[in-house]
Amino acid sequence: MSEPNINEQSKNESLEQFREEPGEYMTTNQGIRVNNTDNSLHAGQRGPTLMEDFHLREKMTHFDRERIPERVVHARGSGAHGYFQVYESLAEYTKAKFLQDPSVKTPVFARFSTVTGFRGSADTVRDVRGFSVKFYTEDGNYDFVGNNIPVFFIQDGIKFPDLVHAIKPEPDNEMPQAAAAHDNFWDFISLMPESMHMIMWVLSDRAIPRSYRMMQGFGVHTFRFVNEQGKARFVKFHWKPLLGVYSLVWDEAQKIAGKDPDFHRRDIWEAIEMGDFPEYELGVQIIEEEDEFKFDFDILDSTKIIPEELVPVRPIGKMVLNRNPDNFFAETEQVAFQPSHVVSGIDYSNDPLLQARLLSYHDTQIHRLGSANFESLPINRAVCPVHNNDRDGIMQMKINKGKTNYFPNSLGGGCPMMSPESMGGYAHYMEKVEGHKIRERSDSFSDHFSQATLFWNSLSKPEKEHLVKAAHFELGKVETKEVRQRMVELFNQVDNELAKLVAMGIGVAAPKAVTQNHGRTSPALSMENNPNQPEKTIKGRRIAILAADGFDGSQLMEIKQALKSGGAQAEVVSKFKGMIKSADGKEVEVNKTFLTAASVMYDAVYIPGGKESIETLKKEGDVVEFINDTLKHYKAIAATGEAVDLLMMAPESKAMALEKSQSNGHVTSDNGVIASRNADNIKNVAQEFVKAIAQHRHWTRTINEIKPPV
Ligand code: HDE
Repeated sequence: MSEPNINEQSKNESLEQFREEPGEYMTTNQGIRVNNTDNSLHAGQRGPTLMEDFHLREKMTHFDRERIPERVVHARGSGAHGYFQVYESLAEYTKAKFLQDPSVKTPVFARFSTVTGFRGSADTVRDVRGFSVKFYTEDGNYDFVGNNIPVFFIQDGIKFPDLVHAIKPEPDNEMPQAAAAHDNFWDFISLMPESMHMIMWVLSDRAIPRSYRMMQGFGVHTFRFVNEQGKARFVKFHWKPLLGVYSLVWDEAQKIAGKDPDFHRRDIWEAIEMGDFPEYELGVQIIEEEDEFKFDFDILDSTKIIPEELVPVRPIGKMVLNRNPDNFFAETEQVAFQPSHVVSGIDYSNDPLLQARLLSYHDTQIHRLGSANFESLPINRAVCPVHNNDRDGIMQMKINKGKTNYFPNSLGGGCPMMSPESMGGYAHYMEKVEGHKIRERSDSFSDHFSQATLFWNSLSKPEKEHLVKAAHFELGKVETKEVRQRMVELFNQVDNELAKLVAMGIGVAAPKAVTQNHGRTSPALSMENNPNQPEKTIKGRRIAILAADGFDGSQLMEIKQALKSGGAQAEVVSKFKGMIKSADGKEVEVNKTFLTAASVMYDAVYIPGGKESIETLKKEGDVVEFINDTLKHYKAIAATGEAVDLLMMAPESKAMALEKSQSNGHVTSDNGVIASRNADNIKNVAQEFVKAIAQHRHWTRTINEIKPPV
């Protein structure tokens, strides 16, 4: 048997046979050339349409069936092709072939998603994000189906339909869309203390990522690695984006949902089109079988993490996403991920949440894609040979040759035959299992709060501030007071101060009992304090340059150049599309207008000087709002020359007393505002601006601390 030779292009090549060019002449689906697709065939000029119009019938009936059921969760998503490459052989831990040879690039297809919203909902809602990767390996397809949050709401999969019913729009009026902020969800959560750890993550900034390129991915469950000698170890999977992990702020996320509901989809699509390929490092936490019980939680409980301080994450390889799909429906919509798709060397654990998923995904694909033959859809096909005796069914796409479709057979030469383990046959790990059949939760799953407290303790001050405000928003939309009160009691079991802060904003009593906080932290849980964040750069960031005719050309070009060489993308925003002219007569193209762009679509803003340009911009109300939002959302902003006056017009500048702090004509402070009135050292301004953008957000700017009542 010859070994398949898998390389980065293997999946691309397998898709090629299915690609369709638009073609020169229109035909029916039978290949008959069409001579008129604008008028149906009818009897006489004004008469009824004739049933014999096969073109109308075909066109219409096909159209009537264009939609398939959307995913019951994770309906809205974006996909991309790429490859995965292991850094060095992991033979010591696993026999999975794609984890052996650092010279092999295994093709992958990744899909990122929100969970709750419908297919047409906005990208930037507060929600968990799905992080799925299909690896087309020489051993068959391996699917990683994870989230950007390392824990989950529930411990046993049998609660999943209840959870999803509670969070989705309410059944009587189908409101609200893509939001957890409603009575049903919080009613359910207030009765499910096991969800408190996950709730802390969902209320944190993790639930509003800046970009799919800037969020982590977690396998959530404990899985198993099995090596060639049959030795098994437990493993947890982590993806880390090389651009770092960053979030939006809530006000910004809500505004983006209106200005550009496709914000995340567009961001990753455009990055790939520009050759700015998203990269993620895969890491593993490995736990020896004999250490299974050494933690003060159960490693089979998906509401728990294994803190990185206890078991470090070892980087094992890198994924690069470098090609957008040709067709959204054929690829991103029809791709079918399943946690049960494992390859030799990777196995499951007995996590009861994972065990339920092993059934659900296969079932849902058959329903969603309409047939058990969904595995033959181009995007789902393995790149290694697939042979078995599964036959027929709706939309069978293969023409199976031969006389036998059963096993064992002698008439077909015994084929397709079995592969012993030594030849790659998948053998489930021989774990010894015995016990009574019981419908019970293990006692080892009963601590619901310690890790929620660990998460709270590990956040930076601004992160805590955001979490409390998120709780005020979410629970502020809950009408039933008893539900709000029950939530405060649950928060109290996480941390007393947190419970008091939450209670303040939602009109219920602070808890009477004072709970003890264990005081432990895990810095890796914070996006800000994480010691393992990659170096901060401006790579992949978007910056708006606000200008009109008469702008200072040399200032604009200098800043634009500095941004470009740091890997960021600058866009000129002005009143109208077309060209604008600098004071010395140079033309620059306008990329967006004040109608088609807004501050929330950018990471930072620069305003060059130029008397005429600034006078024009001062008359545009949208410009002041642009600047104000940039300041309000803690983003870097630079203004040079006359633009400093414009900057000072924003109410936020006044609130920050910027005028005072820049009396010497040049302000650079740790609050990310660079205002240089004389602008004679524009290179210096550029440098400081780049540094300020790389900081992502400047939380020191205006923290409205919420203090608990004394
Ligand atoms: Fe899913 N989940 N899930 N889930 N899930 C689906 O499968 C389910 C869970 C996750 O991009 C569905 O193809 C159950 C955890 C992602 O196509 C469905 C349980 C995690 C995606 C389903 C869970 C996930 C899904 C809906 C509890 C993180 C999108 C459509 C036992 C580790 C995959 C589909 C894509 C999708 C069931 C819990 C991640 C219904 C029963 C935990 C990323 O099968």
